[in-house]
Amino acid sequence: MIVERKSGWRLLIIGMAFVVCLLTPGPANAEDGYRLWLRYDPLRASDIAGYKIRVTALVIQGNSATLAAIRRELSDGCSGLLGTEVPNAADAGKAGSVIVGTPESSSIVAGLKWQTELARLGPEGFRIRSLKLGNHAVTVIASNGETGALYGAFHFLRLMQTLQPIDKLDIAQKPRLQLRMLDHWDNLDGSVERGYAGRSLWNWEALPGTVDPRLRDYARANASIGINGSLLNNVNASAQILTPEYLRKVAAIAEVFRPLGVRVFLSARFSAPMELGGLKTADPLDSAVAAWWKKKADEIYHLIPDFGGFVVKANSEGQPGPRTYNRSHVDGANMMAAALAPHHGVVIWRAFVYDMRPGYDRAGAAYENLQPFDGKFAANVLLQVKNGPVDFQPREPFHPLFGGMPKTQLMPELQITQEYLGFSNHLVFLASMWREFFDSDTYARGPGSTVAKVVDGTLEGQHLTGIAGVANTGTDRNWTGHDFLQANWYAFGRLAWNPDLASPQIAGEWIKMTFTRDPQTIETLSRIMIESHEAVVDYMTPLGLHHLMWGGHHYGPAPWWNTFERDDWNPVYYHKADARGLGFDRTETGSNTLSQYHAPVRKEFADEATCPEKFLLWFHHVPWDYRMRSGHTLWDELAQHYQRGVNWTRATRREWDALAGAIDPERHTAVAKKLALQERDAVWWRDACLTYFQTFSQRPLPAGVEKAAKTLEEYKAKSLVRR
Ligand code: GCV
Repeated sequence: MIVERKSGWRLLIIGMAFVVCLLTPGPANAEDGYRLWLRYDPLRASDIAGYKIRVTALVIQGNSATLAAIRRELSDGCSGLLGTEVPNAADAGKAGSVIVGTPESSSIVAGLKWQTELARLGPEGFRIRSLKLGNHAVTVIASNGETGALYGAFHFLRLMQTLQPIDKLDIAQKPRLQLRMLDHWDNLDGSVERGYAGRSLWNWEALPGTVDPRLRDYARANASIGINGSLLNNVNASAQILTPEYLRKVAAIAEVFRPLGVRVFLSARFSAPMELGGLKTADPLDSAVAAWWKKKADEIYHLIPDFGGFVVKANSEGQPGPRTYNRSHVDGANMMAAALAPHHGVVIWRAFVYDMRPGYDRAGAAYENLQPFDGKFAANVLLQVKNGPVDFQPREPFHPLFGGMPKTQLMPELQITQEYLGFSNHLVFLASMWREFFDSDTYARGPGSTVAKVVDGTLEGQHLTGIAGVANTGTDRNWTGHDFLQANWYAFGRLAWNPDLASPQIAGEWIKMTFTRDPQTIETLSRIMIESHEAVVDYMTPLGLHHLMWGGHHYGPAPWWNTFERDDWNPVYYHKADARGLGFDRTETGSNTLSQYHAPVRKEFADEATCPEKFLLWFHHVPWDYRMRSGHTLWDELAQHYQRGVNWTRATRREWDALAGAIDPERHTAVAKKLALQERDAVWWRDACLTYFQTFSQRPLPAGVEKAAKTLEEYKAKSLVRR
């Protein structure tokens, strides 16, 4: 009997589990992070009430692939969020109709006579309004372009995902920047340079015959945040991507991206005319070379009519370029631009150029190389400049080229993948770092000449604008390796759309869409995210230190490193620790690359007393006993920063553990594991750096800073073997 009773219970439990499974939306592995922020699970009944009467039918006239994508997204999104199917309808004969389209695709939109307003917003902008059609309260999402209508649809869904009211909408938006690109440093063998989330998303072997369905989801995610371009291959480019065989593969990808408004770009190897065309030279002033690029451009546009253009890394880190032939960057860029111009394509020329000279300062190299060419680049060339003057360090001052080339269209390059920020192991919300960058005042045209204004073209009246982010995506199921790092992909897109968005707003949106709508949990997660960048700077490179990582893989600390053949690849070149003090003197008494900034910035940074302490050791070599604004000595303050970073990782782990019931178990466990690695690494950074710098400072650790567990020799040995 007892046995029978037990099995009866068992059956009941299995039966109940089955019912729960049937009622649970989404696939069984719903919490594996695959759905990113596009999770359309039902909202709570209390939240839905106001939405249901406003969303009773979808009216999307027309038949293009983009309109089909809008229909599918809104249908999945609205039905999912409201927990009931929202049908498609042919006309707006019902209260609660959501009408989407352009004046061309939709007779209803055309009838509203919004042409002037829609023309002002452009083909990617959109208008969303609550209004009455006849007697019915409806919502209209309209744009002059179908991509704009798609962006409007995603915006509408985001309003519900983030629990915003939708009954009195009057929204008009357009992107502030024109090119909003993800740059993939993906190699043709499937590996990803500086990728920490699996392999490349593009399966070149299977293409063009088989296109992974995942690519549609990738493009969808991009479209949801307004990203409209994707550079498919590494800027350390192989010429092979330009062969007919590979161009057909690229065309197959472009086909999938097109309905979602994402255009493809390719990195072009400057020497391709030699490697593929058999020419003896790649000299940009050679007519056969120019003719080769022209023919190549024609071939590409024949296959991919909306091809975006070329990204070129030239004469940088061993890549070929015009300087190989004693020609200038302008000669190279403009020659390629001429080939693309008839097709309305662009050349994105990278400013990451830093040929080493004895005694030079790498932080000043790009400016020295490119600034003299201001005003000389063709109208379809953008100069792509990293946010800081060295290389995506945890914190850098803004690059002096921003504000330094008023007659050139500058396009910032941000790094979403965390080459120098703990790979996909460390939780760092990069929106805070990017905010600091956009808000930096260049003083190019007096106070208020922020980087955001340089970049969006308003400061100097640029016509072509853009931004690129080096992607952190890969074949990992959750796309980015760490569930929280999806937030950086999201934040990049949102800031590319509007570089003035505040980081807490972006964090809040993302958390609600991705993790939870519980106000208290949102508050905790948002605070953790906002604090995270400063914390990572604290335990890696506080007070303006930079480039302390070990050379090749860039993971973990090795401030002692001095054996790379190039001085400027060695950490000792950057921190310049000695018995007197620490830091790189970039003032008049040192490299004087501070002179590349406009006078007010220069003046502020040049004086130790006014230089923001977060940049102190970037611009100054400071004595160990220098009094910081807190009253502590430099040495003590440095040590306290390192400790503070470690403390943050510990506190964050405790807070995360306490959220066990508030976050789904799969992602809670996955993130907890990553946070444990982050604490381990923070301790490693603190101990390795302080133990090493102490050999110069010869001072004891201040109270509250923990002693290292190992000797300097042991830390040195560790950096040799770790990945
Ligand atoms: C794609 C740094 C990285 C390289 C990268 C280079 C660049 O040096 O370590 O991996 O190469 O920047 O941006 O070109």
